[in-house]
Amino acid sequence: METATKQSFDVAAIREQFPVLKQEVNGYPLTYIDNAATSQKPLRVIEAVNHYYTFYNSNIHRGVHTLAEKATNAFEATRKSIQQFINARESEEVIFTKGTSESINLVAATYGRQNLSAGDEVIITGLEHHSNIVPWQMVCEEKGANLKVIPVSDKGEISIDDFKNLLSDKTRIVSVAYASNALGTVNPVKEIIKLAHQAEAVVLLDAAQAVPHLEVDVQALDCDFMAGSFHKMYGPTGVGFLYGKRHILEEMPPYQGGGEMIKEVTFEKTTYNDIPFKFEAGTPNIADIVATKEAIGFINELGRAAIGNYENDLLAYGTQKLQEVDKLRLIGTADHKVGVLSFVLEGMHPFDVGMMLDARGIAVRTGHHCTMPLMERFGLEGTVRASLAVYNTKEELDVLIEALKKIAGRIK
Ligand code: C6P
Repeated sequence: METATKQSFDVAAIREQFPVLKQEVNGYPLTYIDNAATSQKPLRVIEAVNHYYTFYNSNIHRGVHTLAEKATNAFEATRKSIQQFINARESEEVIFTKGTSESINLVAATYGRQNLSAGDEVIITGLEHHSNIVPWQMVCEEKGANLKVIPVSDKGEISIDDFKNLLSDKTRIVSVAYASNALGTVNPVKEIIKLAHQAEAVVLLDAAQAVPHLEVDVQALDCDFMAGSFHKMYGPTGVGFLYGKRHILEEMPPYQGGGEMIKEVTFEKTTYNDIPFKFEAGTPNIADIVATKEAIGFINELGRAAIGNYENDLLAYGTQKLQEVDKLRLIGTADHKVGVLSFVLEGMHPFDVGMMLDARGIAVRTGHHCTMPLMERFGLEGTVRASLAVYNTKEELDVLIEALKKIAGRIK
């Protein structure tokens, strides 16, 4: 029986807010379960973009005219809402970026370059998205530092003991996924942060797959950096955030040079602006950052605890029902997961499964999910991944499972 919390919102009413869900694809009602790639957007987000361009499009932090002030206020209001959403101490600790990838690249290129020397070590996990591997490889190569990787178990988990074995006085940076995009595993980040701090290393959390689903509190976690993408949390594409502790951000050199990030420029010398502007060179994606406030409002109104409960319930249902499908092997069976169901059908390429599901109006992601080393760990080229959001239903999972049963039935 479902608890009151699990039913504390009306999914049909939620779905009503997402125009894209109302269509048919290939003659079937759309079953959109590719939310780890990007979530759909509620009407209030779409309308906020429209409203911005229709009524007050202006550049920010520059003009004295009325529209410029309105745009600046709306932009900064989103910063405030992100600060509250992740419970940062101050809104200046929130930097707007293009998304998780840019946020991690920013830290690698600034903090990493400034603090890594030959022989130093950066620790990541074997679960990481390429965005949390490649920037560290680049800076390690440049500085002669070494990248260490916490191994992944058959269940798709990492162990604290393995982490302790890698941690040493050479460790400068620990950069780990809060939740894995390919398997859904939620990592024991609180413990990782505590241990890393004892070794005097800083910790970056790639929270791309955590912020849409979990209650995230940067002060309680005590992470030094956190990266996220708004398009995975019902907001627009191409915008995201980097959280950093004030004292660390202040010590870091700027990322890119240009307008907005300066206090004063002469041909001899430039003095840099205060945080967060020091890291926000050039005109940002104002419209989409303004509209992100509506995405945060959408999540807050539902409540993250209620969203988490609902999605956990869906995950448990899907995990159990997938077992009914012949030849299906679930990849990633961690004890603590967000709503990701990654699997393979023995004898069929994930891409072919994805194409057949699409013919039935079902949108999933297939392939390596930008986690090639993780796929290699499991000896796979890729998986089929169904990833859940708050508007998904058990009926949609039934549609997936019925379609998979038919596909599996065709495998010789
Ligand atoms: N994962 C997926 O289908 P960007 O592209 O910068 O918004 O996010 C990159 C990124 C970083 N870390 C994790 C854990 C992620 O899941 C992603 C994006 C998508 O799984 C697209 S590859």
